[in-house]
Amino acid sequence: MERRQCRSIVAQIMANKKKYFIAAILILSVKMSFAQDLKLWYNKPAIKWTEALPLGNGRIGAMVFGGIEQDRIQFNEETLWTGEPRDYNRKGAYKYLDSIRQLLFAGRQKEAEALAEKEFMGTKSNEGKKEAWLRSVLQNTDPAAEHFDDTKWKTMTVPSYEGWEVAGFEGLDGAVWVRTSFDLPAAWNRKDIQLDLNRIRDYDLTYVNGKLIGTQQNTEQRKYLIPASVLHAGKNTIAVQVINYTDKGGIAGYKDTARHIGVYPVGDEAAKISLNGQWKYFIQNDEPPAVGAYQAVYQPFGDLFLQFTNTASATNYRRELDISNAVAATSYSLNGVDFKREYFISQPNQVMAVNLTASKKKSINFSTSLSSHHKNFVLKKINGNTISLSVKVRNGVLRGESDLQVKTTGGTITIVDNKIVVADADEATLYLTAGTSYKNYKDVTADPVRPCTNALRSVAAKTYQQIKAAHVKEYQKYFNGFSVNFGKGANENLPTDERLEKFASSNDPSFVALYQQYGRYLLISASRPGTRPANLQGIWNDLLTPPWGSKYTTNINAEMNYWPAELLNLSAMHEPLFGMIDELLQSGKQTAKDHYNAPGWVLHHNTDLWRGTAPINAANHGIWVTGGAWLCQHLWEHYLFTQDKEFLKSRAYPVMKEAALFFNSYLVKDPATGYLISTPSNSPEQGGLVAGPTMDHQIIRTLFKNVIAAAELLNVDASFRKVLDDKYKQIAPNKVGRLGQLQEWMQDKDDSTNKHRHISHLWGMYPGSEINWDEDAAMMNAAKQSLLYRGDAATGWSLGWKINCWARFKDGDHTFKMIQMLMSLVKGGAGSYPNLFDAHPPFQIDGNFGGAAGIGEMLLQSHTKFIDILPALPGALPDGEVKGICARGGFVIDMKWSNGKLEKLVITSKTGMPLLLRYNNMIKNIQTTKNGVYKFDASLNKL
Ligand code: FUC
Repeated sequence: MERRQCRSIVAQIMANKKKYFIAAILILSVKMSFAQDLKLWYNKPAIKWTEALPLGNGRIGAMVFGGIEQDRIQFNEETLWTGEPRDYNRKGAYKYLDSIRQLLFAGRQKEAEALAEKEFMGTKSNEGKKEAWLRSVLQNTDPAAEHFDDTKWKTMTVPSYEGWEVAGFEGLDGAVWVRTSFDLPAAWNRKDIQLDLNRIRDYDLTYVNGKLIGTQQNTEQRKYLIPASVLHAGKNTIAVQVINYTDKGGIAGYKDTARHIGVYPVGDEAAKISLNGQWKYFIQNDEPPAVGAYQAVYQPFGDLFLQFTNTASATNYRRELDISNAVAATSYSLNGVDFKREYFISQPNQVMAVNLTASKKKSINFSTSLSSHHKNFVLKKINGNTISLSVKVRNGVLRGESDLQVKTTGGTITIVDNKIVVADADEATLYLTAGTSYKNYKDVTADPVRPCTNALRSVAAKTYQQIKAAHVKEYQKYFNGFSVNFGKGANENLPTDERLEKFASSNDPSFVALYQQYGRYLLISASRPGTRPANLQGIWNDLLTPPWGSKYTTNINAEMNYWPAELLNLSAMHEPLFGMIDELLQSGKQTAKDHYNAPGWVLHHNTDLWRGTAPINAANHGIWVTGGAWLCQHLWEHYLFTQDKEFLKSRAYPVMKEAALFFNSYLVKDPATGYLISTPSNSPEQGGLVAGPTMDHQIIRTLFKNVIAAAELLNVDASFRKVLDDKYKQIAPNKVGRLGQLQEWMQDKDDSTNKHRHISHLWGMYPGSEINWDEDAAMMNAAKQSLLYRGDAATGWSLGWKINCWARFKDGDHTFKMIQMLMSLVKGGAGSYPNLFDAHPPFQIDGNFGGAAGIGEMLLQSHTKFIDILPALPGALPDGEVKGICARGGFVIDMKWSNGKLEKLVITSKTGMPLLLRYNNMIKNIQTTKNGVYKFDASLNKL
């Protein structure tokens, strides 16, 4: 029953028969027990990007702000990146492999890292001609002069700790002059003055009254002495030439905004005159030479704006995202007319649609335009109702094209200055398309216009309602496979941001269900079959230099994005990851050859659109060899959940086998212990380059085990199976250390005060499964001890990981506590933004997926031979129902529980595998048949 209907029924009952009221409510709440709470909504427009609502069809992504006077819809296309196809590998790196290993065996870690840094890292993209460019911009020093005429210059806010990008200069790199002045207090006369600008990115030449008083090319503090001789009574001028090559730029000042930049007499900081404020600026040159980069960066595409007039007295504002049909809406009333905008991104028609309606005819008046942060963009009129935006990325070869077409019922459409102006229409619909010149990771010769033309053609003969219906149908094909209900929440009627703020201190179980379903929504929106996988930000990015390049980090983040895929019945969404793995197999073979002189394929801790697989960044964390092997776990898990033998044979096994071939060659005998170990490598971001991190061994063991199992199932490669089986037994085992912890390394050197976000040595417990209560309770306890030492507090994705770990420890209440930490409104630290995006901070989508999967792991686990029902149900979720949750072996499960106890269990066997159930220490073993449906009561008696 629709909630709206329920409410009106309640209202009737209240009015007519008050005495039946309580009874009626009880009946209704039972009936409503499956009404899902599937909307994010707000009573104000988004101001910040992390308040806007995400839409996506896997390829095109958008963030809807829902402004009343101006609506901004920032959009992306998943293949618009910097860079170009190139060889990322260092030829001959393998010649140094043995020396690096020997240095590590000899305990000479720093020397090993230095050698690896010099000879073993991948290659960067080409550098531009830095010296020539610098020479030319440094030649002009006119703006340094005291009386230089800057009256025509515009102003910018200085300082800006996160870069001038956040002060309105997104994408600005190059040489920029900034000027300000201060009045010298009479008391400071003849004193040397300290100029404190703190940090500047990347290089500054700082002048006072035309004299150069300091220059630095680093990120250290700028504290320059201004000799008394340079100063005079009255107004003194400061001019800074700021050189910024890439990423954040400008005078950064202090992170603690209470501290100002400024001037003060030497030794008397308390007397500081603040220089915070509006400075004059002039962009001298914004074409700095390219900076060499190991990998490429995901780019924003553009912005769609809708401009309205006379909106001042709008009331009844509401902005929402309905995740049951993937449609966002903005509505308000103005002068007695109700206005509504609907937005969605269609997969079948490959367009974003924005539909504007009003309760009164001829009321739709607005203009709409396109823009972009890319410096290199061009707007064009295509025809009487269509404009286009063409972009070209800097530091790369890709071009993008986007068309915007408007259709109306009634009224007029005109194009003025590349803006589409709609007047007096009854209804209007905007169709936005996007395409790029990316064809595949090796080929950039696609025509970016083609997908735009095709998309517009596909909607040409259709009504908005038809396009919407097709979109909803296609989306719900995935979304409706799973539903969850944890009962009603105290704050259900509050806007989502307020609900989030109150969550940790209130009883709002339906918000947990909404959060989990939102994770599924985000995965469907970012990762449809046939598209590229979700990157660090899914497909949503508004910055030219996003955090960590918005790439794919494979030492946790890229994999975490796919943790909910199988469990929460979105198996099809896993496909883009498999597509990327197929490509990584190719580039990773070259890396295996160039860096290790080994067969098979290898992936280090990051990849990008061009499928780079070589080590990047720095030797102390970039040389980590098990990214590919971890990805192989996803192939095997897909098989376990779906039992799709054809997939195993033709898609999964060949890739898994190649990964195993690499490690068969790579593992070496540890002279100290005799075990086979992984070296050189590291325990992600911990302890530098080492020999034998625990995580690697867990991943490699898992890979070997899965390859052996797959080969047995497929009845192939008997002798290779034997080789792997022999090696499997020799790999260094998990060990319990002196603190009762699971050792992170070969040596017992874990630091119990280390609170680092990475918990890599717990991989074997989750997402791996070799450590579990059934097979090795002692190791499980050690893993738990390790996690207790690391503590609960963490970044967003780390909270996501820990949630799953606590569920695997079967501690529902601790799991729930960590869910509360993830679902808390950001206040500088980790948590969730108002749009429920995960905050590392900054925004990184992995935590949304880790969280959604973790909520699932509380309800169902199937990583051992058992299917565990409600293995970690927290006290906070005593009543609930879930439909469509999946277990390994090809089972789809519906279940209901109340007062913390199972009530009903219905299992569908998709392929007829044997079923071994466990609930509360009760075990049930039954044979199933394909498509058989099995019902059980709370004691696992078959019904
Ligand atoms: C690693 C992590 C960070 C972040 C980044 C993408 O550097 O340590 O927390 O997730 O990857």
